[in-house]
Amino acid sequence: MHSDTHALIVIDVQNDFCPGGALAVPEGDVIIPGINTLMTEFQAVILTQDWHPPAHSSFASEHEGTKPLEMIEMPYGLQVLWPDHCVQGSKGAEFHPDLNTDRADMIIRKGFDPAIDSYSAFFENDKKTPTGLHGYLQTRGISQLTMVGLATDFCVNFSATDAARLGYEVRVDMALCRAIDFDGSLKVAMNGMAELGVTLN
Ligand code: VGL
Ligand code: ZN
Repeated sequence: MHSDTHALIVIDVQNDFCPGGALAVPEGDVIIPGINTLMTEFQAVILTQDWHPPAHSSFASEHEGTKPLEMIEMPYGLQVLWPDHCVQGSKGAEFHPDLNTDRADMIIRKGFDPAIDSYSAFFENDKKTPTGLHGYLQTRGISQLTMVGLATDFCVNFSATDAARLGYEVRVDMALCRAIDFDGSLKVAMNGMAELGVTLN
């Protein structure tokens, strides 16, 4: 059992990121039994849930003449456009039915502002609007984080690097993550995490 200062953060294990979903990550569902087992080793378990309003600005469908995986300039910087996914209240936004959500102390929803995407569990993509997770972890005295989930190169990466910058000791359990990996995004993400001192194993 890990100490009570060490939390497991399970990122976006939702139907839309699993095979058959709107933004399916290859093998996204394969990691679920291992995540359920890992939960039993932690005294603090936090889940994140990508949670977009129907006309979210990260959806290619909101920008005429664009397709998913194209990039656009937003007021807060470059943004990848996605297929409509994880729409609030939809089946796709639900946690995968095999994920053991009973062990979660806290579920943090992100990406609910129509104008800003939020990959990270800590800050929206403007890099400054907090989700509230940092305050929650601080008030519980948590300083070490193990992260697992989807997708390695987007939400896991942004969460891990933000956490490292905030001063947490961060480990990403790569065997319990899966990546979207387009245009070399996985390699870039792994280098970025390693550079900030995130343990990848
Ligand atoms: C994610 C793209 C868009 C993720 C969420 O969970 O990695 N990726 N929304
Ligand atoms: Zn999203």
